[in-house]
Amino acid sequence: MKKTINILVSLLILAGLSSCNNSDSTSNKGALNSNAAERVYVAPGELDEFYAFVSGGFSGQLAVYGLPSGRLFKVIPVFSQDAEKAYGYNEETKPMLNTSYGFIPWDDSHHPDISQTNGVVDGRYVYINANNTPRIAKIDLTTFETTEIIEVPNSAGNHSSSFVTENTEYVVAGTRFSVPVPQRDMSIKEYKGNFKGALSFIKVNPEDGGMEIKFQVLMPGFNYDLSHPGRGKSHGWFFFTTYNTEEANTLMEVNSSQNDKDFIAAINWKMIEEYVNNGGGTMMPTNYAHNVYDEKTHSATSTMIKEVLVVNPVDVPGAVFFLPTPKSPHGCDVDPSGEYIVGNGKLSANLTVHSFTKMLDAIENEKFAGDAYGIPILNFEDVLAGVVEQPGLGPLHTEFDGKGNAYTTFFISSEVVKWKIGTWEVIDRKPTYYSVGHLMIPGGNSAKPFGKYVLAMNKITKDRYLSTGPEVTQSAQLYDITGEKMELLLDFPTIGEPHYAAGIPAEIVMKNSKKIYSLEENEHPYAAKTDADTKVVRNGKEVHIYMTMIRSHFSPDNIEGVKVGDKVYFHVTNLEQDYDVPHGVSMIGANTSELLIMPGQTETFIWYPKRVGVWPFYCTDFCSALHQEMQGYVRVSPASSNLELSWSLGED
Ligand code: K7E
Ligand code: CUA
Repeated sequence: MKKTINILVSLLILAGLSSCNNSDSTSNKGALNSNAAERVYVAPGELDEFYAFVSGGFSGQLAVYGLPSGRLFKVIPVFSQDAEKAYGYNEETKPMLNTSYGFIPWDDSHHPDISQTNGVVDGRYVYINANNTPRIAKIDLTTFETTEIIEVPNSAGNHSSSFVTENTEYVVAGTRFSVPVPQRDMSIKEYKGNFKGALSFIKVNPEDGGMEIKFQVLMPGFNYDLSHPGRGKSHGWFFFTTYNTEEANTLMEVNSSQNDKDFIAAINWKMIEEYVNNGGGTMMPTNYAHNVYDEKTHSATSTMIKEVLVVNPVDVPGAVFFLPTPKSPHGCDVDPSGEYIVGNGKLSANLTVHSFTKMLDAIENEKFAGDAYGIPILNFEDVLAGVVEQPGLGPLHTEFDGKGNAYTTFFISSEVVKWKIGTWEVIDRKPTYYSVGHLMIPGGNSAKPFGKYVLAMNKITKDRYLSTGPEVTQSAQLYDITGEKMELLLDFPTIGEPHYAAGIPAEIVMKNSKKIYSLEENEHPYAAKTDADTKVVRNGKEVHIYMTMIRSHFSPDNIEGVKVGDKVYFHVTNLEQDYDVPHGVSMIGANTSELLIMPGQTETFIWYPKRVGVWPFYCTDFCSALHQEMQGYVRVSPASSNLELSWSLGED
């Protein structure tokens, strides 16, 4: 017995010693370090410190996570239908997915960006791009719902999007693929010199975040990959990386990698805004959709717009310049002061940093190295602020901590590298698992980053998670960046492919979060605001059911007189006025999703009765102890039946 105690004591001493050792060393073991778990642990009942809005890539959606926990709170449907929430399935939100190509149920979403006031994220809206069928969406952060989508004409592969200026004057969208503008039947081989790259400046209404395309700059036919706004001293400018300045149209992996340097295009949007405000530019016929969701009618409308104002950059001298940048740059990032523009040359050994001040100087002194289609090219040496020498392989994106440091991802060497702005020296590097794309520091695209964490978003996961067949989840990794060295704290899986994310302190968003929709303010044309408003109306073969739901019944819950061949509209209003009490509804055989209806809201689905009988519907969201009692029946008679419509609740 005594011996056992002795062993225990010495084990305890050993354990104590080793934990001392751990806390003494600034361990570079990353997540293996003893207290990483503590630093991401958000205890039951506690709240996360940051929201992270993580793009879904080919899922077309936007996922909402908490940091540091990495817990998933919501997937906000944006460009893809979502049967869980009826987005794109119910009659009210179908118009959100309307385009000039008709109804499109999917897209590829890459870059969320949060609205800003005075260069600081204000938490009002998130904007995000659709790549495939070019669109920009607005998500309202009071409701966490997509409330507006605008199509971008003359564009293809809408990738250098959707970044906002420091007072959300504009959200900007740039085309990745150049195309004939306007579209026409022509030989692909005649690309060079004939295709155009449209950079779209979408004006934002300061009142409601609403979008309107103010003008498009029709640039030479390069690929416009990414962009960021100037800020502080460079406010009024916007910067876009280009690749394929070769203007190749085939075997791009070889043919678009010929030039030693491509460009960062610097656009003085304030100057062009003034130009168009004074009547400059040309109105071009086109066709694009503008879809707006109205919170009072709980319904979206889609309007087709028939013209867009285009600007030839050569017509606005002094507004557009090219900064030579090695070599097929991907990311284009501007530091919090607005002085430094970082070009992440995918195929370059070094990172190139341009100086805004030097750029203005060179422009002032007209020190040009030539021009491309009439747009002046500045000298590389004249605008260079510095070079980060050999930091890694395959640089993609850079963010800033607001304390003078920058963090760049390297896809090929799978790492995040921390370097110092001004001295350009590498301070630290940490591996990612694996092949990191973007990274995100909350407030990263602003004058005021919240430099506590960096979130790395990885393309390849391989052995990091339990196997799930050929498809392995993509993932995010959280690093603590408060110290000199970065520390890996956490891995968590993501929805779709996380290209980019936008982060913000939770308190900024939380205080504006909506709890319910006011039933009084509900202006849906088919709303039933009390049980007395419920009815069933026939109009030829169309039957409209004005239905309500409240814990724990539907009104009406017995309906007769529906016939085979009818088109039955269920217009259902949730009468609840309590936080977090949605009800759901679906009908057997309905060729659409359930509805998930928030308190005070009205939504509609269509049901085609195909067979004679008595058919049930029920609540799909477990809402109360009597949720299983929340159900009803529709009697379906033959098409030839003369049975009149009748409806009831609580009658025998
Ligand atoms: Cu994945 Cu910004 Cu679309 Cu780089 S992009 S990784
Ligand atoms: Cu309402 Cu379940």
